[in-house]
Amino acid sequence: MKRSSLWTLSSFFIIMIVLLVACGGNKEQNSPASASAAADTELVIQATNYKFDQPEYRIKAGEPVRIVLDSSGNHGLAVKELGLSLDPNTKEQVITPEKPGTYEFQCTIMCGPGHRDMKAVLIVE
Ligand SMILES: [Cu+2]
Repeated sequence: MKRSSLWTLSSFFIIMIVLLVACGGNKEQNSPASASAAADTELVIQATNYKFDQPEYRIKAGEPVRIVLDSSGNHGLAVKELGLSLDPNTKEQVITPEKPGTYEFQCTIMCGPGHRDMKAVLIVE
């Protein structure tokens, strides 16, 4: 008798864990950093050896924007405060910047002799 109720309890916990894991997966899909999230605007940042195509880029606070890294060569960029991280494997990401400000970024991949000069600014208005 006792043994069987223990089994029932164990099964219950296993089902709960499975449900929790499934819900966690859904949550991740809806996160604003997801590449599949919807955004009306798009910002393309071109990277070549050894510069970004513009010294500064402007986006709007509170609006989802798809950031696309168009890189010829092995370059990346990241803005930690905005949860933005792009490289040749992750070429686009939708972010919704909440806080206006000026965010400096630089190439995140050791790409060659001009790597240190690969800097630009992302301005959230
Ligand atoms: Cu670099």
